[in-house]
Amino acid sequence: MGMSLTRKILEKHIVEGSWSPGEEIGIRVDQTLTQDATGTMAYLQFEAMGIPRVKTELSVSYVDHNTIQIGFENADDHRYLQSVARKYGIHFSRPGNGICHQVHLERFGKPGRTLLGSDSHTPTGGGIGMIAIGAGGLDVAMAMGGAPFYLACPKVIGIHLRGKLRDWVSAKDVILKVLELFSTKGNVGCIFEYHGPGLEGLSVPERATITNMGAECGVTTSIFPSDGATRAFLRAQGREADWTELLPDADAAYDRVVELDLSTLEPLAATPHSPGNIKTVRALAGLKVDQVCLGSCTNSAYTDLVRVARMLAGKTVHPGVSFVITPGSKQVVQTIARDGHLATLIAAGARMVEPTCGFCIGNSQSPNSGAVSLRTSNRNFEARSGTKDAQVYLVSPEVAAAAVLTGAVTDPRDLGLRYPEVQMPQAFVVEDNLIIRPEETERPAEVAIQRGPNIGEPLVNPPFPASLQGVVAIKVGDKITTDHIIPAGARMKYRSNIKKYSEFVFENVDAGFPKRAAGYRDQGLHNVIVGGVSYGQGSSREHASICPSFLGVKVVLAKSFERIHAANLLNFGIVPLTFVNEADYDALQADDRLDFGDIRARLARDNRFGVQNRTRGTTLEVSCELTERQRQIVLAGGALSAVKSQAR
Ligand code: MIC
Ligand code: SF4
Repeated sequence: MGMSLTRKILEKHIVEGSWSPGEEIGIRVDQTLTQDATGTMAYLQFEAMGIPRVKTELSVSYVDHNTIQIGFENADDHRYLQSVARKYGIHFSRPGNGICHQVHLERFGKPGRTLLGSDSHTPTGGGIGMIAIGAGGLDVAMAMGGAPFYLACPKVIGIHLRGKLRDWVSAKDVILKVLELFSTKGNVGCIFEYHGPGLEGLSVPERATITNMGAECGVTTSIFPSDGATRAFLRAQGREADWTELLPDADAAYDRVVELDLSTLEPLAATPHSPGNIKTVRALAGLKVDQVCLGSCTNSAYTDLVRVARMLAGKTVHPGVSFVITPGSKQVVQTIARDGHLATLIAAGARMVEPTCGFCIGNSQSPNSGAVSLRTSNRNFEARSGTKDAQVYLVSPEVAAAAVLTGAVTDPRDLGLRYPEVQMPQAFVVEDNLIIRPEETERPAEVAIQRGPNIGEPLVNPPFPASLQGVVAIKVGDKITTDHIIPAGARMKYRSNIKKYSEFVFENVDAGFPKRAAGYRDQGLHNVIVGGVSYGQGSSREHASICPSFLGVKVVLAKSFERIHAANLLNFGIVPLTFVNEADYDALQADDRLDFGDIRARLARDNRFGVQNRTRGTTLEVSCELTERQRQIVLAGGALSAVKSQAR
């Protein structure tokens, strides 16, 4: 049998281990990206490693998340990031240039390269045939320092596309269908590889919509081949020289193949509060809509905005609807302006905001109380919009525009409009004047790093304790996201200040948690978080691990974990344990005292061991599947502690 494209690219990058699904491999990272909300901490950690210049082929630092600038914190972070980029040889994409994933696809991504990004939607790069993976900031910092990135050698799931999308059905509906088929859990360690004759009709922006939101399934990444459509996109970017053809073998072996006939799809929506709760738009038709948001790092491309402009031309936004647009990049804004579509959107009443994460991360444009908000972004977790009781639905740009016109959920096929055919332009506006490239002649030692008062220190833990007396500081349910663990939105400006940010751990779940946990910690107890299935979904933010670690959490005991979060727990000295018998989850209660015995020795020795519940007089069995490398990291107190003790 031949090879999948995933395997071909990964095999070229493996520097430790070998191709054997499930086993740990270390890969060479060609490119990295960071964004400001995860980047400040990643660079504080990079600084702590004492490496003079980044060792990757290309590293880019984007500013796109924290751009609201109420107070000094965001702007201080931007200054810090700019000075770090200059010192260490990193490209700096200034605020206003656009959202990291869209800009990276446009200006830097290259087929066949590996990309590691401190953001869970880094897989967007799979739209042009990259192996693009999201990770915690510390893993990205280590990769910038030349270390391999470690992951479980993936199972490759082939998604075989045939047929052609019908009018009014778009790439968003493809990925919503994939979410319906695979759900948001149980896909850890897999990569989706799209192939088959249906590829032909899909342009790079459409492919990138699909790979971007594959993150919601919890896969390691998603990838499309690099073919004629990839070439056309790179040509329109003035980057045809970066194109190479990369295809899977005709008889490629996949661990599983799923067939998807594009011609059978219809407009879909993810309903509150999970990207996996899929319904047809027709089933929701008539629901009154208060807000429509177009854009974010998905569905914010030229073609998305132009199709909506065509639908709204000469009309006005429905009086019951607030309609906001966050284009993906400055390039998108300039190209829609060049072609006259920006004027159409403004005339119709769209509220244009700068190309940033904005509404998607809930630090602006929060909807009214109890609102129904239709968004083309990728996550609709409870409270993420900044309004706790808002009902957020994820839809295609076409469905979003239909609601802008009617004020209610409407299947665009029922509008009676002619379908607006939109082609990707032959040439985008290319003007990279907001990207500051590192100077080869720079003298790094002479570049001073600028720090404001909000910029603290990275967390470096002492070694993991020899024995552990735990207390269940909180018990949560299934599918707890990192947004539940540490909210973004208005709180995100404290990303560089661990002590302050820790005050908001579990804010929307149990606001008493930080005080309680700190209290137990100060009594010498070790905090334990008990979770259900798929703990740590969503964002890559390592603060969902750093802040609990700061509050004295040493163990998360859950039914299962998501990939990025599990790695982040280890990186900050928290042991992820799973229940051997899931029924033990039910028996555990908040405040139960748990005796883990000589846990250091046990972790070094066993994959499974018993834990005494001193409150209930019972024993429960837990499992810990760690590689030797992971065990050493967690026992050192985390990855930075391990690096520092190695250096000593
Ligand atoms: C998100 O979409 O949740 C974010 C905000 O982009 C995060 C990163 C972060 O929390 O800074 C992500 O996706 O990793
Ligand atoms: Fe930004 Fe939203 Fe994309 Fe995250 S998902 S990178 S917050 S636009």
